[in-house]
Amino acid sequence: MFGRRLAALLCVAALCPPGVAVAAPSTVDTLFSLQAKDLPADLIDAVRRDLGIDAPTYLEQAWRASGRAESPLERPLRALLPSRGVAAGMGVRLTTAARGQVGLCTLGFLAVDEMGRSTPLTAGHCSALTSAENAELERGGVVGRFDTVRFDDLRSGGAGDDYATVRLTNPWLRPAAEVIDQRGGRVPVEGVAAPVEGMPVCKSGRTTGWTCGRVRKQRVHAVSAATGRRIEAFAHTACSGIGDSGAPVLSGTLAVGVLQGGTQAPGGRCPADSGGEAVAESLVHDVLPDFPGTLFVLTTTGDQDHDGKPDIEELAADPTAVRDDNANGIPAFRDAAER
Ligand SMILES: [Ca+2]
Ligand SMILES: [Ca+2]
Repeated sequence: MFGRRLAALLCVAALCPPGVAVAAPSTVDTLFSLQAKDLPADLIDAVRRDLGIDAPTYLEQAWRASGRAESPLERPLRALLPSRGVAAGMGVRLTTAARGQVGLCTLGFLAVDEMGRSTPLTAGHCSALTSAENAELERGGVVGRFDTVRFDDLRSGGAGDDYATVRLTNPWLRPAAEVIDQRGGRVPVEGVAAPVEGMPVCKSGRTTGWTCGRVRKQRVHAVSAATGRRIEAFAHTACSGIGDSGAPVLSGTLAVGVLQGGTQAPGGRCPADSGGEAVAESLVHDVLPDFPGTLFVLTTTGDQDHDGKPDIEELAADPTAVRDDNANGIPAFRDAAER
């Protein structure tokens, strides 16, 4: 996308020969350039290092790969960022009442149930392999208790799923439709997209931070090294390490997957040029179909009742509570009669 602009600039510098038009940057080019300025510095570095492209190109490729028909929203990304709260990308301690901390994972995308109560996602093996009952933020504070935990083997008749929902129990946390990194960088989650081959994706994990890659295959059967279980997921090339499990995998500002696992780099670090093989559960293919009408990924644009007011503005201030001001049994975010 910069090629055209660069050509135009060179043309100006060299005094254009007659008949050569100097094309102005398109509105879309300008928009992605403006939005890229709001991305976290570490993510911009990861995009350059791992994908070899600049941040505006990354946002444009992500948007085009998602197949979304509408134009990207014409506003700066920072305008989409809500007040700070609990968000995807945060490190979580896995705990049991009897044994205390039994592991570390990363909190995935935030979701709400059919009544609007906050229900973050993470990887199923975070609980299944450790018997963890609860998740707490590494920086302090209870998140909630593991609710639905799926970690099953295709070979024994399972669906090959590896995801979990966490029932948020801390009334003081404010769920945010964003992905954060360990240094305070934030990216809004504007929507949900299916993985498609070649799509650029980045993940923010507690262990290896931002790393990026591309979707290699939409559907693979991966064998978990630790358990030998066969999982169905999509394959991508963003490096990951132990503790990154559950991390949000996004393309631009669109939620794509829940990180399942990947090749572990020496010392738990990603090489300077990243690379690697990782798999993630697709929100569109693997997670959301298991909860028809009962689980919604929290985004800045989601509007279940089509009343023009985003879901996130129609939820109860207490994320463990139901908002139903007109007491008709339908929560406000799904009740067009209630705003
Ligand atoms: Ca609404
Ligand atoms: Ca209602």
